[in-house]
Amino acid sequence: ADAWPDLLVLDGPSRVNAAVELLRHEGVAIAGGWSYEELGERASAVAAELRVEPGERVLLHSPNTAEAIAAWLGILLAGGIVVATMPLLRAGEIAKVIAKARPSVALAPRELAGEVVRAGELVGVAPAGGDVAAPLRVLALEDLPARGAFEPADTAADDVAIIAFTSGTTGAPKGCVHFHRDLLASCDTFAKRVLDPQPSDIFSGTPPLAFTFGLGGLVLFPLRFGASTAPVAKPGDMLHAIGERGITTLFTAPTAYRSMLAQEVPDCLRTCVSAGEPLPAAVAEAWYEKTGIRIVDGIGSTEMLHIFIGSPAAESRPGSCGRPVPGYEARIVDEDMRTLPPGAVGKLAVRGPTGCRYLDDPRQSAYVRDGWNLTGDAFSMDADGYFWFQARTDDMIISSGYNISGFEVEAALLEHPLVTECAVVATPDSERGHVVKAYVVVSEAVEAGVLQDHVKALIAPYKYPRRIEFVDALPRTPTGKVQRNVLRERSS
Ligand code: 3SK
Repeated sequence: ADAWPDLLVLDGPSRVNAAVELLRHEGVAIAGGWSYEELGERASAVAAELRVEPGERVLLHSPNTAEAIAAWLGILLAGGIVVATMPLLRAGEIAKVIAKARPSVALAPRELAGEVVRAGELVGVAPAGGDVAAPLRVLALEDLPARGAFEPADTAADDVAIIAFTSGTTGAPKGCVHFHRDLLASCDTFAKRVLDPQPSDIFSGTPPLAFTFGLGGLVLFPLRFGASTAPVAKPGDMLHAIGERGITTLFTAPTAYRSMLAQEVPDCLRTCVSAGEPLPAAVAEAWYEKTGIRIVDGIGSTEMLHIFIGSPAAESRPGSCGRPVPGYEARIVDEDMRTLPPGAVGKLAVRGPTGCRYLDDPRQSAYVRDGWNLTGDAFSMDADGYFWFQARTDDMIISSGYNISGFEVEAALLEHPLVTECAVVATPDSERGHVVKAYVVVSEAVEAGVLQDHVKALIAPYKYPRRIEFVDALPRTPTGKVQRNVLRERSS
């Protein structure tokens, strides 16, 4: 405990409401917009309007906006649990989250409210033999009052504050549960020890608030340290916003850093954080050449809330994601959880103050062993304690920082009447790291574009197969299982 005596999680109060802690500053909270006092009033108005009992779950489906941040804080002030979904998700995907998390009310901007209503209706009829859910109450963010007063719920430090969903290899979203104290612990570990934020900093980034990488960068870290946040609803507007808002601290994926290399980057940036997929050493070097900034490359997870391996910029080594963040431990293990020596490639195991707990899974599934979270990544650690990514150990496809379940894309393709069989794998791509490639067997000729549009209409558009190869048959094992490893090799 002496190594990080000011960590709330180790020596903190037993009762704490994270939103109260995040709102207890003065000055500008939303860059170019609201003060901390105004943000607090907005959040209180949301809390009052929600009319939820502590422990009730509230779905938040919104792009990154100031209103969404106020709503997120308001849910916590009310003692509710935030269940955030990515704004690009369609009704069928939101319905899976609703079916698991069972929120009693939902918040969304007007333009997305219809999708949430449809999702609620799907859940009302979908579960075979299950309860027919009451219609989901959906409130439009624009209709919430701008000012209000609310006595914050007196929550315990280990009351649940958020359920963050990650998609598993089967396409079924897994809910990761985080307490009020976890939210603050993530600030006091990664943000404080690695980024050292100042009140004059202005944070922003492209990942949605529903992805905990974005939640940290846009809400938790700036507000914990009295800095400002500049939410940008459309990731494509980010570069322009950097100059316009004077952003100093940027959270985005390697693909975005790579694409900004070809453009004029405003010189207000001081700290750049990359996560979501491994940052190629060449991009890290080129960014340094261009801006003089060493990118903080980190690996985190929804299970652990945020980044648990990542070193301060001055200690970075291009190609490595650095050393474990103070407060976390990481090791490379074999199948039997034995620690492997430096240089050996094995499974990454991590533990720390922020995770990992799965919703409705007291056994903690296969991802937690002996208190260690197995992240599904293969890594090696060098003699200096720096960690080097090698590969994913599961079947997830990481494209432009998005985790995409191949299984889910296959399911969408198979809904097309002309698709008889298909298998989806990751294929390397110079721009996006990897893209989704589908091998498809069809009953009669169809344009690849038709199948791509079909997938985009069913699931979030970023998941669609950017490459499609038509084949006569899929390679299978003698027992009939599709050999994705054969396809992966063929497409690499
Ligand atoms: O993918 C990551 O590295 C990550 C980082 C921070 C928070 C969440 C995630 C999944």
